Amino acid sequence: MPTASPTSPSVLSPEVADALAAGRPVVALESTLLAHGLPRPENRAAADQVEDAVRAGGAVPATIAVLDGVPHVGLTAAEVDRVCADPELAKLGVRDLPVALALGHSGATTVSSTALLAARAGIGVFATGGLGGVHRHATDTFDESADLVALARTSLVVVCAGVKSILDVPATLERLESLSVTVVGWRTNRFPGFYVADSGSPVDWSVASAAEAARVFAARRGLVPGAVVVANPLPVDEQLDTELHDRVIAEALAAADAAGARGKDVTPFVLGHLHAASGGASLAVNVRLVLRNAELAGQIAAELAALPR
Ligand code: PSU
Ligand code: MN
Repeated sequence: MPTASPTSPSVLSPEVADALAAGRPVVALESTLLAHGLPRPENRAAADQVEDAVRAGGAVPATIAVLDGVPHVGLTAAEVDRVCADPELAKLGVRDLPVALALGHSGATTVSSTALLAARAGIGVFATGGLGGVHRHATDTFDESADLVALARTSLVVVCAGVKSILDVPATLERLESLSVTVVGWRTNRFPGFYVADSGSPVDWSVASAAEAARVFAARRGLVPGAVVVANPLPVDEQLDTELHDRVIAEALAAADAAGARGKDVTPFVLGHLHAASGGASLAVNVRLVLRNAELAGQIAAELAALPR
């Protein structure tokens, strides 16, 4: 098994290492979504489905997590079991990686740290559910996800369904603009709202094909470091009922406030409350949008692999 190198601190699975060495398409997948964003035991089946969706799109999946101080890019079934089963697994953003690596801790990786480890391993495309962003009332709490600054300096394509609708979406779009993160809609000029097709905010640019998305990334890579966000909306007939959506999000945010959730616990708390309060409806929609993003990411990775480097 390939071990850590000066450019990548990670252990690559044999399948991922072979694909990268041969220039075949690879898509990175995050593990915080599994460990902290989806409930147990449903997260375990979702982990396999997301990997299958990447394959259906035409690429090799590389789920990323830190196990006993070692970043792993591409997990065995037993390693996915571990990520999905351990209720104590840490949530690791970029700032947490040095501690985990130096002291031998295990943890799930967020968008920020998955993007970093993926790019270091030479992976150009990453699929997730929704980005972290600016939380509502951030002017009081200063709660803005480290995902945003990470994407400003990490070169890869991130396919997502917008940012989680528990956030302040317009403020998050402003920050993405300030940070010069490239944002394109997938066949839409409306920025998606995660559980719902339209967040209420527009997006300036759209791409019509996976080949166009790959070309936008190739152009950015040749120009300046940083991410290209491809925002992929759910079809309207698959979105969460909007009345239910608005009601359960308000409840979940109030519950997080009442429970005094802070820092990295806010997002998992709110998502967990949402899944319970919606009777599982938000969970089904959440899994569905991740699968759609994974398949599209596979297609974009295939187009990217076909471009000259
Ligand atoms: N999107 C989802 N579910 C999740 C997350 C994103 O559909 O669980 C996770 C991602 O790992 C993202 C993190 O990076 O939430 C953001 O957490 P915070 O708001 O604490 O930065
Ligand atoms: Mn936060």
